This record gives sequence, C-alpha cells and structure tokens, in this order.
Amino acid sequence: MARVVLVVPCYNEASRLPADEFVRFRLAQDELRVLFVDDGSTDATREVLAELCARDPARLELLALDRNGGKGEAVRRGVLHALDTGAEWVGYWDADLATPLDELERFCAVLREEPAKDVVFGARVRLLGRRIERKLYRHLYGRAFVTAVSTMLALPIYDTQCGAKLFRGGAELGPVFAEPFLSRWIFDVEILARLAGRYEARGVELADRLVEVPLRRWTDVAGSKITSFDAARAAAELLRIGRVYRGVLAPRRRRRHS
Ligand SMILES: Nc1nc2c(ncn2[C@@H]2O[C@H](COP(=O)(O)OP(=O)(O)O)[C@@H](O)[C@H]2O)c(=O)[nH]1
Ligand SMILES: [Mg+2]
Repeated sequence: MARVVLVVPCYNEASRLPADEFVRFRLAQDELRVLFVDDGSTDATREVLAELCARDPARLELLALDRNGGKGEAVRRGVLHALDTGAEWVGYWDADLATPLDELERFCAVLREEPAKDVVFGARVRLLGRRIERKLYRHLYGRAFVTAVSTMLALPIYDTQCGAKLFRGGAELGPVFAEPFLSRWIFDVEILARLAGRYEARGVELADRLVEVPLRRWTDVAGSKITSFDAARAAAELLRIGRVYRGVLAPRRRRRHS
C-alpha cells in the first residue's frame, strides 16, 4: 500500500470547489491524503478549505500561502511539503476536478504495475467512447502549443498541460521541485526539462520513465481564470524555457535528429 499525497492548488476557488467529492473519494488499494494549497486567495477559499479539512483531518490537509505565487509555485510548495511528510507517490490535480478523481486509481495502477515507470501524466485525447469536452479554440491552441513543446523537449508527448499528474517519489523528485519555476503556467514543461537532465546524468531516457494515460473523462469546467493574455504569455515563456534549459534540450534534439 503506497502513501499517496495529492496536491490541489487553489486560487479563489471558494464558489467552485467540489468539496463533497474530495471528502467522499477513496483509493481502493492505496492510502490517499489530499493537500490543498491556498495560493494567497482573496476570496473565502482559506475558510472554505479549513472547514473542508476539519471534516476529515486525517486525510485532508491545508497548506496556506500568504502571497499568490501562481499555480506552479503552489504545486511546488505542496509537493515539497508532501515529500517532507513521507509521501511515496505525489501528484497534483486541478481543484475544479476537470479530471475526475477516480482517474487517479488508474494512475496509481501504472506505478504499481510498472516499477520502471516514475511519472504518469493524464492526456486529453479525444477518442470515441471517451468524453473529452474542450472548447474548440482551446483544443486548437493546445495542440499547436504541445507540438512546439514536444519538438523543443525532443519528447514524443501528447499532452503536457493537463492538470492531473502523479510521480513516484525518489531521489529525483525533491531536486526537481527544489527551485522555483521560471514560468507561472507552463511549469509542467520545466518539470520535464529538469527530469530529463537528471535522468540523463544517470544514463536514463525520460521517455522510458513516463507514461501518458488517456483520460476517460475531462471537462472544461467553467470559471477558468486563464485568459488569452495568459495564452500569449505561455508562448513567450516557452521560448524562455528553451533558452534557460538549452544545456539539456539542445543535445536531446541533436540526438533525435542524428
Ligand atoms: N488562475 C489561477 N489558478 C491558480 C493560481 N494558483 C493556483 N491555481 C489553481 O490552478 C488550477 C487551474 O486553474 P484553472 O483556472 O481551472 O485553469 P484551467 O483549467 O487550466 O483553465 C486550479 O486548481 C486553480 O485554483 C493562480 O494564481 N491563478
Ligand atoms: Mg480548470
């Protein structure tokens, strides 16, 4: 039975948080704790979360940050806290449950059944028989964006931006989250660049350690605070990540094309 901690970053989620679902959800085979990180919210999020955690203090915990640092920083602080408190597997999940919590069961199954895999990413692939409901413009922008990311990282990944991820805690994980990310929204790309570098130092290829799980359900929950300005900023941040991590990324691209 693994000790799993799910970090849920929350910024101004007082009216949107599906509190009952967090209280009800259990993993079948593993022990789950949920760590809500209040990212300096200006509404009643902190009170809502404190009340929610009081309903089941053994399983629900609150980490309150006084200043808003953006999703990446909230996740980073949460993951470090989770590792400090003995988590074996650590994940993060958007508070709106755009990815339903029961998908976590399938993420855990990957880590349980495939010891050589360390990282599980949810992937929003639209296939018949699945319900992936995303607005057309967000889908199109997302596809163009991930194609650029995949080329930059020299990694055949389908979806870097889905808000549902799980990691096996181990020597690699703490250092990957140790330093603040450059980017507020596309820190997931930085996580991949950092992981790629750390694995390479051990002669291991990131692609061999990562599994994408196609989600059965994903909904574009109303109330997203991402704007078209954020989308433009993400493109600029991607270029910056390409520059800052070029020591790891440029050799990867050269190897891929040689
Ligand atoms: N917008 C926003 N979300 C944050 C921030 N810090 C943490 N989050 C959380 O990041 C997650 C994703 O936010 P959301 O607005 O649903 O974005 P989207 O689903 O990607 O459009 C949610 O759990 C937010 O509460 C922040 O500073 N701004
Ligand atoms: Mg959302």
